[in-house]
Amino acid sequence: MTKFTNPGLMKTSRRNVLRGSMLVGAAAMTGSGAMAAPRAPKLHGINAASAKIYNAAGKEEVASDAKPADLSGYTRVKQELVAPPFAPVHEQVATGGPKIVEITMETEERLIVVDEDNGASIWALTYNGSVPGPLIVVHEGDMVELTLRNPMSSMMEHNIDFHASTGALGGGGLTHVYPGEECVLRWKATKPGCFTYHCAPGGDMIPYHVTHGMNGAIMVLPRDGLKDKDGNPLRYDSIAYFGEQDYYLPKDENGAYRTYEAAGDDYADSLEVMRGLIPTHSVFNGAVGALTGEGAIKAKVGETVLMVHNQANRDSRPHLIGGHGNYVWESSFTDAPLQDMETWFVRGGSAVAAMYTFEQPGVYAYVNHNLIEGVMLGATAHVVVEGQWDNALMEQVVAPRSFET
Ligand SMILES: [Cu+2]
Repeated sequence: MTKFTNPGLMKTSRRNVLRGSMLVGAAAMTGSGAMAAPRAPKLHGINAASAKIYNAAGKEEVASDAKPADLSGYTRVKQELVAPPFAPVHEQVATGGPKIVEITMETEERLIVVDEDNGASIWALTYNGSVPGPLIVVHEGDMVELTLRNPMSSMMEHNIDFHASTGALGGGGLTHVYPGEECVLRWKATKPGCFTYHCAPGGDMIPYHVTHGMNGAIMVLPRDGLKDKDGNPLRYDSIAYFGEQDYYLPKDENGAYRTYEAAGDDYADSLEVMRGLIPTHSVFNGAVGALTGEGAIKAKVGETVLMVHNQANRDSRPHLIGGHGNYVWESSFTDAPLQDMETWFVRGGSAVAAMYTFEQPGVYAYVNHNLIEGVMLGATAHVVVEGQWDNALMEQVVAPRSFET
């Protein structure tokens, strides 16, 4: 695939402009000079109308005469992001005043084996190398200060749209980074809840990047922590972060999954499958079985786990087989949680949190309870729980045996 470079911000032309060599810069831009002409991203030709939306917001913002933000009263902290299904170190109840939470994410385009059994693979587009991108945790009133880096080795431009943020298309308009570029975006977390973030470069590249893994979640906790409907505090012992990813992998004429040399090479084929709206895979944490076996989530009887589920593109209906959602925040943390749910709902383009305290040992399957997706497309994770069995809750009174008719 043609490498996407920023046509307006080429390093050569920028340097030349800074030196005052405007003509050389202009030549580079038009391709009439000795330097190779930067190529405009193809996406603009594919869907010109929607391709412009993210750029338009950015220009508007830059042209404004807005006052600088008052950052007095904030203290700065760094949050070290970790790979899913884990959560970064954080406080459930905020101590001290509001913070500017500094995080860094680097885009990485990498080949991922989606299903070892049949060789399905994808050149995934990722934040920090994982599908989903890392979970970010802050408190309401905090500022998120993201440094977004796109290394020179990338083929494509990337950006980020935070559903939890306000303005500039969720920051998408202010964060376009081409290979070799970085940017810093600061935004205030004003809405408590779990929210999706995702890449949205423009046009068909938006669903293309999202369905290639470029999405994740941020949890904005109330400053005084989670509460039940009566205002009593609710606390968790651990977080299990599930990113459900729908993939649309092209097949050849024999039905075998196609393989590609580099990120972006599958673009035309992928779009064709995407238009059918039926995913070939729907998986947790990037691949079939990523959270089963060795990758299963571990817990103990009596442990309270907060399950954070992100689906940036498609509706999902998670169910914990053998357990429940004791408290489920389908909308935001402003609303009282739903209680004692069997199956809950994740609207495509959102993230939800469900809290459960394990009462029995054993293997629990956390599935998309569209069971075709859960079983046949891959959306199954396991939680392996240690502890003492409670016969008062369940007992096998008679094991399976034959009987006389
Ligand atoms: Cu991207």
